[in-house]
Amino acid sequence: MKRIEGNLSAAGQKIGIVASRFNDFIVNRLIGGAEDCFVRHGGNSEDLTLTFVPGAFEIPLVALKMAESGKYDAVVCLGAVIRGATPHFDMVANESAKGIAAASLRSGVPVTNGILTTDSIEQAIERAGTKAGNKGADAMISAIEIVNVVKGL
Ligand code: INI
Repeated sequence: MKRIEGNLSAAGQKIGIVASRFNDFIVNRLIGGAEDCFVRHGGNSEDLTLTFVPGAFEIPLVALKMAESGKYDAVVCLGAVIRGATPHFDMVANESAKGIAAASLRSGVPVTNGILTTDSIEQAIERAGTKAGNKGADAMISAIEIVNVVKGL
């Protein structure tokens, strides 16, 4: 049986990152986790390009544009949608996730989802570099792996 698996080497990869300013206290930790992950897996931080958008709702369009530009092997999306008291929560969370999947399929370029969707700020902090890991690093390692999978197809 032939097996195709992606290794976790980021050497030579160029990655676009789209990050939202909304909840920037959290999102800045996700950006840091993503960059740290990329460098620790052999990538050069100069091969990362970071674009900011207002909120998670705006991430898919910019992710699609970056993916279609031909400049990046993958695009990593970072944001934080926190339920709190906002009636916006379900709409923003659902539309950003659907839009990210659509951006990947439409462009043919891997686009990974590092958008936290949590019920509280505490849960977001836990997933932004404290006791439950860092969702930005998770989205970056997925991007590194899937780029290498796609190269092997
Ligand atoms: N954007 C987020 O990134 N996180 C949120 O938690 C959030 N909430 O809760 O409202 C949020 N809303 C803004 C949205 O992403 C758009 O920027 C806005 O609706 C303008 O299109």
